[in-house]
Formats: sequence, structure tokens, C-alpha cells
Amino acid sequence: MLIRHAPDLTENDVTPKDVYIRRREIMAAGIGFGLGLAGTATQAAQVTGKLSAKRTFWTNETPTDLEAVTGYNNFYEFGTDKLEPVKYASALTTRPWTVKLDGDCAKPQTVDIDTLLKGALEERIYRLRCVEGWSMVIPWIGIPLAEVIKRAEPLSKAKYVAFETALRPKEMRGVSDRILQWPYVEGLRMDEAMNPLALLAVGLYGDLLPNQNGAPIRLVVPWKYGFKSIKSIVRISFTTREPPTSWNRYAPREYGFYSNVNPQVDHPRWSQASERRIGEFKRRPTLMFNGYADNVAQLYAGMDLKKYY
Ligand SMILES: Nc1nc2c(c(=O)[nH]1)N[C@H]1C(S)=C(S)[C@@H](COP(=O)(O)O)O[C@H]1N2
Ligand SMILES: [Mo]
Repeated sequence: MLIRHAPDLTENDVTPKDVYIRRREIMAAGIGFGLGLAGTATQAAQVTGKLSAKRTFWTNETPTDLEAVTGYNNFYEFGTDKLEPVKYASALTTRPWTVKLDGDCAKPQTVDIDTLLKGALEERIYRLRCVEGWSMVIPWIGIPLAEVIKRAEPLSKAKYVAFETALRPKEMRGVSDRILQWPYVEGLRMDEAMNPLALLAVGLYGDLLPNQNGAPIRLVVPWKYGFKSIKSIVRISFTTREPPTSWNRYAPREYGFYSNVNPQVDHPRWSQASERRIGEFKRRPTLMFNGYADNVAQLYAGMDLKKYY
């Protein structure tokens, strides 16, 4: 577990220029993912310019090649093939964009994405591990989910947080396929959502999120499988009951509500014991809670994680 909390860094420690230069270095050092997407990725990475963020959770792991992060995606609203989102997600209009906070809370409200962007952004390197067995290391920029939740002042009876992706049939060519029930939905238990690792990402590699990665705002829950990290969020609701989740609806025996990265509990079709880091050839062992056990294991103390998979 190489994550390091760096609360003593100030915003000035990471200037937009540093972020920009580092990204160029990463790109220059990139070993090439062989997708022929260099042009697209470069464009995507230069959407608006540079976000300023202070580094908080950091690791010394090498970030995954930017081309892979922005060219190999799961975003079923734009097609089930991992090469489709980069081609079709540009159709999504990401401004203006609001996020509705509602349900069991004292201050339901609708927040404009740019208001959130003006908040204190943090840059963190997190692994993202897909249940299918591949993983990436990504420098995300975002806002702690807990801060956004606090704006709405959830009531004590609110035990869960439900998330919903935009549903725009005219912009999302994939939703004509009924493979999933739309809109895509996800959920966390309130204490999971309040954990400092849970991030609402608005950028990666120092820039705004490319659409295929979930612009303008997506969840990143680094100790859970990638599919929990719902993209292009328009609604966050507080509920007393466990909310439905898209993949659980699709195949309840394969995808549970919790979906914690757990090398000891296999998916019925894929081993979870090891993973292939995109850009590497040798598989590496998967770590409990994706390596974040120190931060999150206490959330599941006493729970049978085979039952609550
Ligand atoms: N709305 C929505 N969010 C989604 C998905 C999706 O299909 N639709 N796919 C999930 C899956 S399976 C993964 S692995 C991650 C991939 O995120 P990335 O493309 O940024 O790597 O997004 C998750 N969030
Ligand atoms: Mo995934």
C-alpha cells in the first residue's frame, strides 16, 4: 500500500504548469497502447486548460498511458465495446450541467457543475480495477464526495446515497440498446460515501474529464470494482433503503451492491485473484480492497464479504 496522505501540501505546490508539464512527460514516456488514438487522446487532454488542485492521496505508481485511459473505456451509454466511448461520447453536451441533490436531506438543491469546480479541487492518484481483470493508475482531479453530500445536510435516517447518470437518447447512441435499464444508477452506503477516499472527479491528468471518462462529473471509489464509479452524474439522492444498482439489476448473482475489490471472492466468470495493469504484460496479484484496506476495511468489520459481495 503505497498511498500517502499529504495534507501539508498547499495549492501552490502543484501549479497548473506543473500538472501540464507532468502530463506531457507522461505522454512522451508513454509506451504506446497501439490503439492509434494519439490524436484523440491529445485533443481530449486539452479540453480547456488546466485545473489547479492540491495533491492529497498520492502514490509512486506509474500512471497508465493517457491514451489508454482515454481510449479504452466502459461507458455503455455510448456502446458496449471499449473502443466506442472515445468515438461517440463527444456527442454529450456537458455545459450547462447541474447535479440535483434530493431525497432525505434538509437542503435539497440543484448545483451547477461550475460552482463545484470553483471549490477546492484535489488531485489524487488512484487505481481503477475492473471486475473483468484489467486495471489502470490514474491521476484524478476532483472534490471529496463527502463535501458535496454535506451541502445537502442529509437526515439521520438517510443510510444510503443513490447516484444517477444522465439519460439523453439523442446524445447517447448506446441507450437504444436495452442491455441495461437506463438511466445507469449506482449506490453507496452513507459511511462508504463519507469515506475520504470517495471522490467526485471532474478531471484527470490536470485537465477536465474527457467525455468518455464521465464528464463533467463522475464518481471514483477506488476500493470497489470500476463499475461502481458511475459517470456523468445528474442526481445524488439520500435514501433509507439500499438503492438499486445497474449491474446488480442486470445480473444479481454476478454483481452485488458492495462490489468491493476482493481477491478472495471470485466473480462467477472471472478470477479476482490477479489483474493485468494496462500497459504491462505480467499479471499482478490483486490487493484486498484494491490496496486501500488501511482506509476502508473498518467499514466492513464483521460483515461476511462472500455474502455481501
Ligand atoms: N454511466 C456509466 N458509468 C459507468 C459505466 C457505464 O457503462 N455507464 N461503466 C463502469 C465501468 S464497468 C467501469 S470499469 C468504469 C470505467 O471508467 P473509465 O472509462 O474512466 O476507465 O466506469 C464505470 N462507470
Ligand atoms: Mo468495469
